[in-house]
Amino acid sequence: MKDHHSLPDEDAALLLCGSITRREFVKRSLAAGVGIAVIADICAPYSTAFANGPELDLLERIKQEGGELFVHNWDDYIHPDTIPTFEREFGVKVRYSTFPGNEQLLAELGSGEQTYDVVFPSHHYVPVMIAQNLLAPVNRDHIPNLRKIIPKFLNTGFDPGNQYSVPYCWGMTALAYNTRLVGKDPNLGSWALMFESGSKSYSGKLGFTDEREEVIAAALIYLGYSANTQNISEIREAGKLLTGLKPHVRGFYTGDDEKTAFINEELAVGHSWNGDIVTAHWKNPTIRWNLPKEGGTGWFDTMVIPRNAPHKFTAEAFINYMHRPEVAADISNVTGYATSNGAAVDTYVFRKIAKNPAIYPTEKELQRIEFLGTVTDSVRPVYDEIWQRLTGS
Ligand code: N2P
Repeated sequence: MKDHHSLPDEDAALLLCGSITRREFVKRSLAAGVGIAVIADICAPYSTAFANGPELDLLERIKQEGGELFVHNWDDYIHPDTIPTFEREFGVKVRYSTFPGNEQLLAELGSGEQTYDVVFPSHHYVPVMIAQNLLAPVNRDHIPNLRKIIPKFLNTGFDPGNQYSVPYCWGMTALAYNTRLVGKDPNLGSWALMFESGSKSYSGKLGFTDEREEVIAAALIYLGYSANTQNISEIREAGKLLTGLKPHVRGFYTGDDEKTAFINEELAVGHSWNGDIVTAHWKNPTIRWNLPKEGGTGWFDTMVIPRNAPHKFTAEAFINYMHRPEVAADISNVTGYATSNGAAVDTYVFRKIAKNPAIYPTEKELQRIEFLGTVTDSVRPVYDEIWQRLTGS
């Protein structure tokens, strides 16, 4: 079994996400006193780490189902070996594609134009998809690794009893900035960096995600309101703040475009997902993540099976595989997002990653994070109106 604890953690993560070459990794590891046997282990295809492969009747059922799987995930949200290893072990050809955000995913599933077997909506979109009859129930007997998941992510109000969804990674949405461009701005550590300094000092260099409720939540939190307030005048006030800032905003970025804009130093301040900024920092150390004193939002993404999925059994085998602790840990190690798999965090996630509060926030920081709720019917028209004003969509 790999002893990830003795590895030069951050370098290993850089290697795995392709930021440094194997040669550079070996050089750095030897300099750090890591033995050649350990280096060979991490450089080897990690399928060798699994002593117990899938059972024969499972493989047979997968074959009968067609030996194919359509997986549709967010950008930069998986380890490069995860899919090839699954394909090899389970004899499946995976057709892998990505989507840029929750709204787009919802629209795609609703249109029924494409068929997918496993997709990854955030927790607060699961009730919407269930209500629109877009999801197939999951057979939990086919997913024994459910028991490895941290209990607080299971059986939530978003999907009682996990009838439709299995938690994946989780994270926070808050502030990112470029240290070179913001210097010693007095508003560092607060959303005021965006909402006060933004228009004065960083006009044209402000970025937001393209997630409607996340953007409105950032303004609500800065104003001292709950991210999930049902008070229409509070939501309107947040909308006004955002509309006032809009002329200074460079973009509302979908997928990993904001991360790229940060790496290229096109942005000074951003409303961003933590993992994207952690991995941007690995590529350009001037990029920093911050959970402001006012707080930020939290979410956990899930794996669900669309109602019209052609390979439901294979989808369940895949979801179970994704929760092998080794697989879940490798995903966390390269994406900069926290896994919901407790066994992975305890055993295989690199210590430097597990102890990085930008990925796994401390208990104290967690108190400043408010998990997003599903937008209710009573406030949706106001959300839509604000979003229309901000993005024209
Ligand atoms: C990784 C995906 C971010 C997930 N780029 C946001 N829910």
